[in-house]
Amino acid sequence: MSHSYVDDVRPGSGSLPPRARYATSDAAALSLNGSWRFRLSATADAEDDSFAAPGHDSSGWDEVRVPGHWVLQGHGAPVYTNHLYPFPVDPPRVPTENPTGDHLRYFDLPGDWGGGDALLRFDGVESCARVWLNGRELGEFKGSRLPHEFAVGHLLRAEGNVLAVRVHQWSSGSYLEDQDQWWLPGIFRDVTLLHRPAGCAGDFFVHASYDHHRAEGTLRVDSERAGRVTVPELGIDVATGEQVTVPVRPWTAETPRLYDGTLVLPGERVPLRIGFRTVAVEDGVIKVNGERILFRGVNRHEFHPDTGRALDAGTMRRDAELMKRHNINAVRTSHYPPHPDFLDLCDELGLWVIDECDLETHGFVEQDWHDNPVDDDRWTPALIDRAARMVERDKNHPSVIIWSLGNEAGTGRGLTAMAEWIRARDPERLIHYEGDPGCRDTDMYSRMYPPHDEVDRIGRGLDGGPAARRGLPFILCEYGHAMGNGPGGLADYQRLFEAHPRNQGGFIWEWIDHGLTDARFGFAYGGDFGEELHDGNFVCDGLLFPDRTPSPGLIEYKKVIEPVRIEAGAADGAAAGVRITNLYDFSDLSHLAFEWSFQSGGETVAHGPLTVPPTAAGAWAEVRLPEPPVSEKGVGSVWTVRALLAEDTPWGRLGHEVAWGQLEAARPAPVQVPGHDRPARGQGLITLGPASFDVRTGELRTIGPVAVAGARLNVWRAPTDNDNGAPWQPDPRNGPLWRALGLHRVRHRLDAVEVTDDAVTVRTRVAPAGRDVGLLTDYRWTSDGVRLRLTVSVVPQGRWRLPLPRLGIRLGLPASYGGVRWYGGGPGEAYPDSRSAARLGLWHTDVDAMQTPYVRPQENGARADVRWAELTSPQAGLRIDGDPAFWLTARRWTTGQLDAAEHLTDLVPSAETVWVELDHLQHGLGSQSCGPGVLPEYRLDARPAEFSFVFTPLDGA
Ligand code: IPT
Repeated sequence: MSHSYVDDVRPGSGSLPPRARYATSDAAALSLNGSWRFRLSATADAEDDSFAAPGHDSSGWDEVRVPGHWVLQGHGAPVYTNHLYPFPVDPPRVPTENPTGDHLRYFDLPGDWGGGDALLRFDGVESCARVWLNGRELGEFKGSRLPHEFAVGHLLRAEGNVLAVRVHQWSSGSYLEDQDQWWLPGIFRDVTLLHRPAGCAGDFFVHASYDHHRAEGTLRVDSERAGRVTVPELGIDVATGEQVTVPVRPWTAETPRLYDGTLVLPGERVPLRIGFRTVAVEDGVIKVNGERILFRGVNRHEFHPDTGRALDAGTMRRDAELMKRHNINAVRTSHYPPHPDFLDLCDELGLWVIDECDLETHGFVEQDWHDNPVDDDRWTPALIDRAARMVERDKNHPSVIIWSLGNEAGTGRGLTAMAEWIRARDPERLIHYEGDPGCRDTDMYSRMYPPHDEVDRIGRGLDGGPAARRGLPFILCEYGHAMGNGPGGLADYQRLFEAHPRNQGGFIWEWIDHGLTDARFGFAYGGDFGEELHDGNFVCDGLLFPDRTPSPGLIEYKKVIEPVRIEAGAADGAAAGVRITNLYDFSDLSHLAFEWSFQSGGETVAHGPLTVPPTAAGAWAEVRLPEPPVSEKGVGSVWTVRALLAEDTPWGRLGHEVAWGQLEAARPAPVQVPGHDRPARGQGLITLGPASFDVRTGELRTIGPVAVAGARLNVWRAPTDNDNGAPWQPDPRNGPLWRALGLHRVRHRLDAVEVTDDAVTVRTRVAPAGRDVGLLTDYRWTSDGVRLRLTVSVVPQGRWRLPLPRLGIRLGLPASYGGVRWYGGGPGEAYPDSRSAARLGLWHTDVDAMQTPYVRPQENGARADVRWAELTSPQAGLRIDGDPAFWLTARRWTTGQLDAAEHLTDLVPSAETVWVELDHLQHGLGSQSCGPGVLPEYRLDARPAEFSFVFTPLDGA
């Protein structure tokens, strides 16, 4: 059969051996990106290969953009599965239904092209391509996110060249590419024609190490073709293969010092960007240039909501800059080598990289790993081909310090063969693979989603395990599953990374939600394209929303991993002190400018620079704050100290905030409501101070001019993805259990409306049908004539085996009450185990802006530690003081509507009501959508509770 290569385990034929990739040189290059002719067929052999012949009439064909995926350009549809193969598992065979895209590109050579050789390079094609130039077949290849080059000089013509590429969605390679992502066929990375003049570069390997004892770098460039290496700034001009040692500044992710050099060959000059650094495992920890490093990392899939895995240069730069601005210092390129330009950005801006091979066979878990290609010698050449294409392509990037064999591929001889190949070729970097608990092939112990207590045990060396593993450093290649609202518990992990040298940090899963732009749904996820098998919104689990807006999870992570900790220090008489701890691995603090400010009632009344000594990495300094300014009493006051970039950097401007800390100097005075006013019964209503109540039900009707609806206890939240949990997690999955218990449909039994001399007390029992658990809930209302105080007491009855989602009251205000101002934690969302980034201040916004647009709607938008809040309409307002502080949430739909929505487009704002939730307590978030649940300290158990709010109507004046 002409298409037998499709399900042949071999990686391909006809392409050249892999070599170093570089972005530019003085040799000519012609981009073949752009609009290509395109024809889709349903099977691999529906059409013969006559289309590849020059002169074939393609006038009736469609067009697609290259780089791109045809399924995102109106031909077929994307499919999302996590680990399931969307075809029968019968390796290496693939289905007859195998969408196949024939692509044609016509091109002329530029006038100055010159003679001699040329290469045709494909940077990424999913999943299998067969290539012809001017009717001559060049070969075929697999390995979607890896480069393939063909020698084509002898086939080129000055004009009218015809490049034909047949791309099959499914191939034997698909068995090796079972990553948790959309299946997106197409020529999705660049296609380039490279002129290869006589004497041009072949492969070359830049070895640039750093000796931290002597502050010297040693450079040697091994090159297939002999030439010279120059680095003018260092006075280096040596032959290839010759070693030279000179004083240098080292490359680190914090100080990405690159030296420009040139590889000078008889026929080509290749620019080099050299970073001197040495990575090693020493004393059981990963060290770079002699220092232990701590990964503050993310897993990055390549994703754009419109173009899938075809990323433009601006998007890649935006990713790297956003990482740097959020204090991230490391990327695991999950789960394949990225577009090569991204690694240039990592070199330039400073990010440690775990470069991961394009390998995952996770779907074999369904058959107990039987037939797993990584344990079947027939596949080993394909595995080694993948390892070699990654290492050869990326070996000259200083940012790459670790090679990863792949992800979730079980265990087997093929992985060992890859590791052995890599070690022989590049002994100067470390090897990672998570799926190898015995650490037979790896230089570090790596885990995904271990719970905190286990991370603590590992850090203490109490985890036992095989001998080979015990002395190794430990990283979390994935943790903090950022699906929907969450993750919670990051600060608790960070403490464990800082406490134990062996714990060298981790990589959040993951960087960005893979929601695809969609007219029907806003952003689409698995199942939205009618897939036969799919894994729903598990594809939306990033710190960025699909449009690259940072989610609250990223804001939290930035705060948790900040490289400078600012906290209360020793006071000196009346003057407060701050302790400033340098958590960088290399840098002192001289690149930062510190400033203090003092807020009274949320307004900054004084500020100034704060002199902080340079303070070496790992050290701390105590700094005294000035005398506190004279300020208004009773409104609350706070010191804020911020660490800002002192100069522009390539990723952040002067003044960019790197870290901050606060010391609360005085809490606002609690509002007193001396409770003199007497309730009065009138026509159908009870009045008390500014409020009126239904005489029969005791329900609150008005506060001053504000009509209030449905004020009552609320314990329900629209379960988050982390509440819902993943089936494989051992912790109980609260989302489904809450629903089974009926917390979304509790009833409120009225037991009494008591009107006494100074209070209206409404006694109720709140409980779901079918169960004997309940919450005895009393609402006690008092007033001083101006303000209205509510004290809620809750006493659980029966055996509550589950935590409560939340505990508070909710009430409805007229839709015009859309303005929000509060004194408390902000500006963004926070939950009990994800509240590090909430800073105390006076915040203004509106109800619409308080919503966090999780791609699958769920509980969101709470503001933490709110001392008081005002909901305002253009004419009037309602102030709410909490005693104690509360969680504030406001939205234009009910919790039931939020819960029922599957996409953001399902949420329709009410024209009548703003629903306000005033919560005494919230249950934590955890990370159970793929990790551990909520830690005990953030669990909201049903216990007796009492909490108060004071409501004050505000007139519009
Ligand atoms: C882990 C995968 O490595 C990653 O690709 C992604 O699927 C993540 O989980 C969940 O979003 S595998 C998991 C079963 C531990």
